[in-house]
Amino acid sequence: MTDAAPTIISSADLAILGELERKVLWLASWTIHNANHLRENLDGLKVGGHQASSASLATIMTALYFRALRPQDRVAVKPHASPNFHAIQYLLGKQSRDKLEQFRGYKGAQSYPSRTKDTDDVDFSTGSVGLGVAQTLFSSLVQDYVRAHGWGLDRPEGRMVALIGDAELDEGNIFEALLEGWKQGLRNCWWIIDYNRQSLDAVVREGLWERYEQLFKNFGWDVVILKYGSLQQAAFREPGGETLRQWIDRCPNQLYSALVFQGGAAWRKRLMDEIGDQGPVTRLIESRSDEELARLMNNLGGHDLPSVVEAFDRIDHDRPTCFIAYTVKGFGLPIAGHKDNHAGLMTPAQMETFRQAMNIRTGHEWDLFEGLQTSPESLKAFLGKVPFAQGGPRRLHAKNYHAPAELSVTIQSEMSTQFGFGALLNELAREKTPLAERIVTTSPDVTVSTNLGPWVNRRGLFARESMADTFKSERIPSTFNWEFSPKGQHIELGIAEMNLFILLSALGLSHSINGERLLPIGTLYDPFIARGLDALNYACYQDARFIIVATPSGLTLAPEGGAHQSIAQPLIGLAQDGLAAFEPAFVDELAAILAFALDYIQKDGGGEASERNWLRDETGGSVYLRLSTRPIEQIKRPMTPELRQAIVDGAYWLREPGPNCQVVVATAGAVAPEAIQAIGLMAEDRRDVGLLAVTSADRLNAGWTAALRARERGLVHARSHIERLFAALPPNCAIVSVLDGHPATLAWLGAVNGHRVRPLGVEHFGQTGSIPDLYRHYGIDANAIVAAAEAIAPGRPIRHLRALG
Ligand SMILES: Cc1ncc(C[n+]2csc(CCOP(=O)(O)OP(=O)(O)O)c2C)c(N)n1
Ligand SMILES: [Mg+2]
Repeated sequence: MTDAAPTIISSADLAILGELERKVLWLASWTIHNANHLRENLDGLKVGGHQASSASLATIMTALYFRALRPQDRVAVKPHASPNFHAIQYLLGKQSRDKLEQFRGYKGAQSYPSRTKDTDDVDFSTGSVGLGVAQTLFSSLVQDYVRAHGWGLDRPEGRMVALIGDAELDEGNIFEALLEGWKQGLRNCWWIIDYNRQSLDAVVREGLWERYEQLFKNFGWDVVILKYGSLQQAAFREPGGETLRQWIDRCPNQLYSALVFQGGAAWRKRLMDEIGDQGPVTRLIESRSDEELARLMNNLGGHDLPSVVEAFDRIDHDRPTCFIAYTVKGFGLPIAGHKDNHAGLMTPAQMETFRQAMNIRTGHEWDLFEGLQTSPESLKAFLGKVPFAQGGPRRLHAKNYHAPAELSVTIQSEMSTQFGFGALLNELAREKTPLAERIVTTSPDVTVSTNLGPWVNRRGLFARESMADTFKSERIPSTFNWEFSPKGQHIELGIAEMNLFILLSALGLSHSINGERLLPIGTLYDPFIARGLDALNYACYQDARFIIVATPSGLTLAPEGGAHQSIAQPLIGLAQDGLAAFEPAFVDELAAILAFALDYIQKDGGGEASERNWLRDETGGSVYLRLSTRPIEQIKRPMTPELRQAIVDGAYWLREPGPNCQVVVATAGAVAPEAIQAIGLMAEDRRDVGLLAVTSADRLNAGWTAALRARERGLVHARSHIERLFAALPPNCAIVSVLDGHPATLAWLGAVNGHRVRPLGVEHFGQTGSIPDLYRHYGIDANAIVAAAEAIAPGRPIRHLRALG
């Protein structure tokens, strides 16, 4: 990286930054005050958690946004510093007063910075602490991936910056990311820790900074500690200054916070009691008024503009850098330092005093330059030249790579969907197409066991530096080629599902962040989605685009036992916003779904729902494929456009129900053979039975609820895919649904037209055994399906001639 040599800030610029720092503090505090005390219709929902947290970062964010950041840099702002961010964007002309006035209100500026809901160019959403932090690390890796592939080289390299609350560092996912960053040769990443020694509830443990320092250094990071501000540094040079420094260093966090809250007189008393008899330090203390003494003691590194500016200016390398900045939570406000200040709000009376101190006239609270001493012309000129605001729109756009409707794959007579997935990717890897070039796969140490091996063999692993496969060079036979190079298309991760999802989140935003489209596919075992679920939700919330392939899944993993058998995951697929979930049974279904998915993750069109299925396919999203290792007999059939469409829409009749149909079996995923067998048995007695193959309970359900809403709005002809499929079913027909997962996934089918449903599935932890053992035990085998049908179907009992084993 070619960073300019550190520059010296002019005193004029420093003075303006000082003014802007006051302005950020004011605007952020006022925004929160306005939202909590002044705006009407709040239903009494006053919530703090922002005022003190924001104030803590006002200095650092001023130095960062108005000086250090460049247009190519990207930032994850600590959730509760959102008002600072919005205030800064307001000063830069990128945020409206109206949105600030509506902070936390309907369609107003968001409580926590949001890429999707805010309109002022949030780089990374934050909210669930820890995730935004890791997002910056993985975004740096993705930037390296993109550039190593020769893309986007006309744009300058950016830094990925996280502003982190110190308590946020308790989140384990940060350390998982740190380890992975070290393995992958992380660069261009700054983490700035707001070390105010306060969390939500109280004051944090002593001496954490030392552990952080060691930890970051161990992982190869540069560590910059911003502990004493310039006032303090000057005082330490006075006679007795060293004694004061030692006292500060020894002072427990709780006490320091309490004294900050109490102010000058309390500082004086405590200092005099503890070190006042130690010679020259007495003069140092006594020569200052209470106010000056408080200013000195509050002048920690993170609130000292010259120190912060210099620390940022000084970094002239691309190594990852951690700044530990000592700050005061609530700095500059009357609630500063109080351990309960997280949810604290300034009272109207406190706000009034603060307003006067800030020189703001009533009615001019939102005026940009109100209360500042520098002329508006100079401020405007300064703001007009802020480097961060010099680029064009921060959201970049990238070209799309169209996927053919038909992906090639050889379908064997017996095959599992997981095997089919490996074969499909193998075929894609074989082709030198622009689409295949943009695919990037990743997996948390389950690359081979999720069948990505053939793809990796052809496309190689990614690393910035090439690394040969020693087994290969030693001529030891091995099925897998484990060679790393900058051109590789697979990113191998350690076993941390959190990292998988945050990497997918970063890869899946590359079109917007790097202006270069990637088509990310991540694989993991289905049960371990739960381990990274919050990160998956986070990735979806910021509209990252990726495909997750979760395999193996369910009880079908029979001998592996209960620890590896997923139950709730189909419900996650149904409920997770921004994620279209599929659970195909057959490989030709999977091929159709994967082709759709590769297009769907690239869509960003308008929100009009299609009249066909009432899904908003044009807006796109991410995709979850729940696959299985169970080889099942494949159906030889032509893939017609109609069938392909129905598969993608979520279901089709594997056996069309007759006019007098009294039983329908709806099956999803690996239990298809049991459903087919049950239908065969029942068909001997009831000719009209129907078999519905459900490929996506999620999309069927979403289309149905959307059509219901459309009808409620007066669009009387709105019909969803499932409503059309069920249109001809007689009212007394019974539905037995079955899947290797929670039965509630398909139980809603009965609500579509008021049919009775017996939902079969798995409700309790699995165990080891064979597939027949377990399907029998949990009641998802053919017998159970027939028994369920018999129990709820109308008319006489269903007879079947062949006995089941
Ligand atoms: C995963 C998660 N758990 C809990 C919370 C609730 N929460 C919000 S901020 C916070 C801690 C705040 O402390 P710190 O990170 O030090 O920030 P500060 O307010 O001191 O600036 C907590 C527990 C959350 N947002 N996310
Ligand atoms: Mg804190």
